Amino acid sequence: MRSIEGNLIVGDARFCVIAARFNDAIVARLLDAAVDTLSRHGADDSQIHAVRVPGAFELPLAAREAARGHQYDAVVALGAVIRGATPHFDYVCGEAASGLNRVSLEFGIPVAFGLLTCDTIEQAVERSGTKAGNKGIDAALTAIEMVNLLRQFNA
Ligand code: INI
Repeated sequence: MRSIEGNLIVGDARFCVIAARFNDAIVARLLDAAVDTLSRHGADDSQIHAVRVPGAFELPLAAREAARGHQYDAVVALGAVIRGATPHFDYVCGEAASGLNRVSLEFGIPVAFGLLTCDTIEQAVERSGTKAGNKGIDAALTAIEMVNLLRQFNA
């Protein structure tokens, strides 16, 4: 049996990390963790480009631009959407998730989903470097693994 899986070695891969400015107290923690994870797995500064967008709703368009240029092997999309009193949350989360997935499938490039979708600020804090880990780490690891998995398919 041949097993096809991706390792967690960055090698020569290039990453575009796109982070929303909205809820920056949370997203900055995701961004730091994602960049630190890519670095600790072998990426140097030239292999990581950081892009900021206003909010999670804008993540897909920036991801599309990053994917379209073929200069990156993966996109890491980061943000935090926190539920309010109106249905706004559902629109932002839904469009961000489906838009990012569309970019990934359309361009055949991994787009790691590092978007927190939380009912409360406490939940977001827990997932950005406290008791529930840091979703930025998970997204960066996913991007590395998927880059290497796709390369295995093509090997
Ligand atoms: N954007 C976020 O990233 N997180 C949020 O919690 C959020 N809320 O709650 O409104 C949010 N809204 C802004 C949105 O992403 C767009 O930037 C805005 O609608 C302009 O297109």
